[in-house]
Amino acid sequence: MTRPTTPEARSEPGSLSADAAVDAAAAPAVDAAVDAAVDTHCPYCALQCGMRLAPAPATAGGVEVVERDAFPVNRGALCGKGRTAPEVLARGLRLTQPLVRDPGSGALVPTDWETALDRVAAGLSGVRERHGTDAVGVFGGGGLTNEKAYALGKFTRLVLGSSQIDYNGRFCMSSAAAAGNRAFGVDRGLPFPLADIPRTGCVILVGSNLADTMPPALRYFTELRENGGTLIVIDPRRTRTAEQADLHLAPRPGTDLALALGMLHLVVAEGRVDEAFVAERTSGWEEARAAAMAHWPELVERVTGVPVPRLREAVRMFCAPEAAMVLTARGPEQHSKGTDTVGAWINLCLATGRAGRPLSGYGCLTGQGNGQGGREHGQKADQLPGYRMLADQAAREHVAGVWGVDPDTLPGPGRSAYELLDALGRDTPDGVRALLLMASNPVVSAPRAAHVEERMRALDFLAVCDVVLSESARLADVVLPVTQWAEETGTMTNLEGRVILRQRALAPPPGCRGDLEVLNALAARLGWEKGFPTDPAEVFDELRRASAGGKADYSGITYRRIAEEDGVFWPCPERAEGPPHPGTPRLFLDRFATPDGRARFAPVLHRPAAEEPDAEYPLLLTTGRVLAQYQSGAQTRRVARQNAAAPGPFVQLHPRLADRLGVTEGERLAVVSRRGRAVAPARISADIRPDTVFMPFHWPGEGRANSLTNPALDPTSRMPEFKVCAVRVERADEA
Ligand SMILES: Nc1nc2c(c(=O)[nH]1)N[C@H]1C(S)=C(S)[C@@H](COP(=O)(O)OP(=O)(O)OC[C@H]3O[C@@H](n4cnc5c(=O)[nH]c(N)nc54)[C@H](O)[C@@H]3O)O[C@H]1N2
Ligand SMILES: Nc1nc2c(c(=O)[nH]1)N[C@H]1C(S)=C(S)[C@@H](COP(=O)(O)OP(=O)(O)OC[C@H]3O[C@@H](n4cnc5c(=O)[nH]c(N)nc54)[C@H](O)[C@@H]3O)O[C@H]1N2
Ligand code: SF4
Ligand SMILES: [Mo]
Repeated sequence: MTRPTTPEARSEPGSLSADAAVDAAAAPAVDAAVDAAVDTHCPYCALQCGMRLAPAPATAGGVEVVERDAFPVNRGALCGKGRTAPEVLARGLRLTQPLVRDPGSGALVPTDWETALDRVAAGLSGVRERHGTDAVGVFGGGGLTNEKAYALGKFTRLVLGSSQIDYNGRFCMSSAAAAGNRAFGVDRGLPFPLADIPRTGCVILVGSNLADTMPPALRYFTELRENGGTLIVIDPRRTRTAEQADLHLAPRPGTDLALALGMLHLVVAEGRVDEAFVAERTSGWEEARAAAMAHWPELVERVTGVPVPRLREAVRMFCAPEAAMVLTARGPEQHSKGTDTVGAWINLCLATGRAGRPLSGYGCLTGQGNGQGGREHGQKADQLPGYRMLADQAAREHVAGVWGVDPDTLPGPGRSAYELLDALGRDTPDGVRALLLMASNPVVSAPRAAHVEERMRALDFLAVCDVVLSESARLADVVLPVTQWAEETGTMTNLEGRVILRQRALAPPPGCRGDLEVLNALAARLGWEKGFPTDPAEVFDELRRASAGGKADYSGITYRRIAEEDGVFWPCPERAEGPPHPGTPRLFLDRFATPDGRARFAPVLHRPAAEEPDAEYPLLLTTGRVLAQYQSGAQTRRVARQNAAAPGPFVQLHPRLADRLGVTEGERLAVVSRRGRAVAPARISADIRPDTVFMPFHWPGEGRANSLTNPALDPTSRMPEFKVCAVRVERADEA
């Protein structure tokens, strides 16, 4: 097969008959809507807002969103993305026929499922025969249900026999996960329900813009303040979230580690350490204390730009009440020192006794719909289901027992997401020559994206399962059109560790198949007739057994219980007799999940970002999100209302910087880093530090923020440095 590798032949919309295929399938609305309203959940972020879908045959999506007041997480509230989600169900927007690359024209053309699946099976097994099992890779996503994530990991290790699997969650909360595991012995986003937030005394929100990224959750923080509690927001930008705060600290991007250490220094200096808690429930304090003492407030001010009096004020606010929390999101985590940075925030909680007690603790706001469950059941490079580790012999034996295979046949841990993408198409013994991509769009969302795109083009074979023709799907040899959230049943685990059930509300278009059906059909073609059921309930049952006894134990959770109880919090082991285990909304109240039950301090020191500004690249770039668009935009850019609200990329910069550059509002700017260049209009705003520019990452093409970002990796979590790199900014038309 000829595989054109030029951008023109492979990715230009005009050159693809795929678009025609999509259009041809555009026609009458969904055929088989169910006739009653169904309780389900939003397809997007980790809040997993409850919603009710009612049949609406006159709409393009076939269903409409109605409120579901009773679900406790969002209490009826939804953001615009959730409300408009049914539009992505409409034909015309989405794929409804498999596509294969035509050897003659190089275009993607419609085909039937049997041909497409045969091609994928042949593509994957051909590479395996030529180059070995580890030459075949799999890249998954945190938007996949637990059942799918589980099946994908099993498929990779058993059917492909490959160690080369990882997923986009590595780009998301992996630093917080690593730090949580190190300190507490387990990693669950929040160790308490969101409902605890209004009842604590103070919350420090580090690098979360949840007013835009989880709008219904803002209510918990408003209630906190109404109840007399205080909110501190730490963000280099004055965001809509920061506007709600009693205190907003705006450090230089990449300096949260110094900031947290400076606060701990003051805690010690001011005699605010909870010595009894430290003695009874922690280990490693002396080293952590010594490390913090090296971070004088004046030094911290120089590094972070946060004045010492503000630092003192933050310490006072955090220490004054009985209980307090620190919550981090991507701001401090997406750095080459993200794990240590989160470790420093956890140290602050431990030293002040604000962990392992009611209404206190450290938590991470996970991001994707199943960002939490997606990292528990085996699509991460080093993991087996139930948050077991692939390198642990007992874990291998347990899971191999459930799968009915010899543990020695299971491969070892593979590479992390960026390292896997960087190895694609490499003509070396450890190169990955074929890839199955399920539920991610790295062409837009990966760091150093132009390079990643080039690596994807260099593959011998690329298969993509997606609901739309994403920028990454456009590079594929075979595109498999899959069914979506409202068309299938499955569980997701939200940021609280609450396992929820998404229920099927309508039938998919006839041309689409579920991801589980795809894995089943591929497994059968590759010699595994059994072991890959297509019924999600059957997969969940197996997942329960595989997770039993693991850290993330789901064995006591059933679809029925989830529906009856508004979700069930893991761990929830199955009990042989007596009343069922109630689930675990709150972790660590008696002991931490470490072998000795004590939380471990991390002896961390501040270090600079992988790339600091210099004469050639004098500014800092940070990246993130806007309210109306979701992630790589593959879904929300197709929804008219979301697009109208956020039609394209921009460069946010301070008026002083704009003056210095001679730039006016809306003028096209070129942002240049050592990796590449991106062009977008200027958005001048006093809500950002003058030494920093911000770009959202939702768009491909010339405004792609990830053309600029630095793939420098955290040594523990392997998280890339999305949140800081050195750039210069110039007027695009001059450049
Ligand atoms: N609208 C919308 N909502 C989403 C998503 C989306 O794409 N769009 N995605 C979902 C997903 S997967 C995720 S992970 C979450 C992410 O949710 P958030 O973490 O809230 O989102 P971001 O915008 O990436 O980053 C948050 C803030 O970090 C700040 N920041 C940048 N650099 C630094 C730094 O060095 N230190 C500190 N303290 N702050 C810094 C940015 O200015 C930004 O305001 O959102 C989820 N919800
Ligand atoms: N510069 C910069 N880059 C970033 C970040 C940042 O802050 N700054 N944040 C990072 C973070 S936190 C994240 S989470 C990543 C996310 O980035 P991506 O991994 O690209 O996430 P999505 O855009 O959600 O891609 C999901 C794809 O899967 C498809 N899809 C949805 N549901 C299903 C399904 O059930 N099955 C299948 N097969 N496909 C499905 C969607 O249509 C879409 O094409 O981006 C990262 N990239
Ligand atoms: S906040 Fe998240 S889960 Fe809730 S409606 Fe918006 S995107 Fe969906
Ligand atoms: Mo994320």
